[in-house]
Amino acid sequence: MAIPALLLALGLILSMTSCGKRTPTYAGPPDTVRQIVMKKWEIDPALVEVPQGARVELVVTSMDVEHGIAVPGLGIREPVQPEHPAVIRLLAQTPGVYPMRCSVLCGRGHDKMTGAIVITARSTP
Ligand SMILES: [Cu+2]
Repeated sequence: MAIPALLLALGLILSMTSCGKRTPTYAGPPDTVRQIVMKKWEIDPALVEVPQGARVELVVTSMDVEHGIAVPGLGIREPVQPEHPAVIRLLAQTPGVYPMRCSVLCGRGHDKMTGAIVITARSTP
């Protein structure tokens, strides 16, 4: 029975790609703007640290070919074209380390294009 297996596989793929997470966003101006540069084969800076509660704007640019920024834990997935930065609004809510990576197969070193967004906990008075 190949069809049930196919449907199962399709459902699995759909649930992985549209995992239902949305980027928590905000209105008004950001508290902090972070520049992220994608190039063969790195994300610079690889670690982007933001404080919990901050209204963050990520401005992601590409220095060479088309890349994409994906932070699955924060519901972020945007294409990043040369000459066309991705501007992403993020409300930093839950402290943690959220892995980020390139989401466009851009060549040999694609798998090296990794990093993380780190939301640091607000210190309680
Ligand atoms: Cu890539």
